[in-house]
Amino acid sequence: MFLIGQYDSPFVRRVAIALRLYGLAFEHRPWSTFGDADKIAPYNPLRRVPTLVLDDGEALIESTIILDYLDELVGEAKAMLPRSGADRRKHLRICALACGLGDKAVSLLYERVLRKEQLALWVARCQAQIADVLGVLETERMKVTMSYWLGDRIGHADIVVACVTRFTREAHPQLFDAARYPALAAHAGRCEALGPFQEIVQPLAPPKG
Ligand SMILES: N[C@@H](CCC(=O)N[C@@H](CS)C(=O)NCC(=O)O)C(=O)O
Repeated sequence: MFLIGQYDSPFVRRVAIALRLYGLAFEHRPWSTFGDADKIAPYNPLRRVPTLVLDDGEALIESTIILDYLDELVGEAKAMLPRSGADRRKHLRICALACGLGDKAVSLLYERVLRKEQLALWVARCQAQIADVLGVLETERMKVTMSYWLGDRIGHADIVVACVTRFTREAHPQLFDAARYPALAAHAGRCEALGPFQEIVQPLAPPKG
């Protein structure tokens, strides 16, 4: 199977890190969503990444759906998500908040890079959403006394929170003050020190504008 997308995307990165942690072999096609849109389109008409193309040609889209497939592939015992019940819902909520934060951070970046004149209403909305989600994730992370949300083993929530934190800090440094979000900063630091995070990384090119 091959994974399409560059590792400066927090969504591509969360999938690649999960593949590595699961010990699943994959090839990487670091195609750019804009520069290589024509290459991506046959696999994903949305021209978005991550897209995971399986050996039989089936193309999976959306990081959460791709991870759902990988969890099924490795089986319940290895899956980095509680199987059912309140724990599963709690873990998925953290994932959804982090993914939403990633969406907003990406939107805000596109607004800055793609538009000649940024729309103030949209910028203010994205900034407020980013700040509020960071605040909620900080509070949630402070409640976790163990190394990870699942205790001593890493889960999808840990991975996506770390990937999105890194992206937000790189894309919008003014929106992430580590002193304001110490639990998140410590969490991200702990994850980034792990082998797969160090191997699967692509710093975001310096923002324009
Ligand atoms: N909800 C999607 C978000 C993926 C996403 O936003 N990918 C960005 C790159 S970071 C992308 O493909 N952007 C191009 C576009 O949306 O047209 C997921 O979880 O996979």
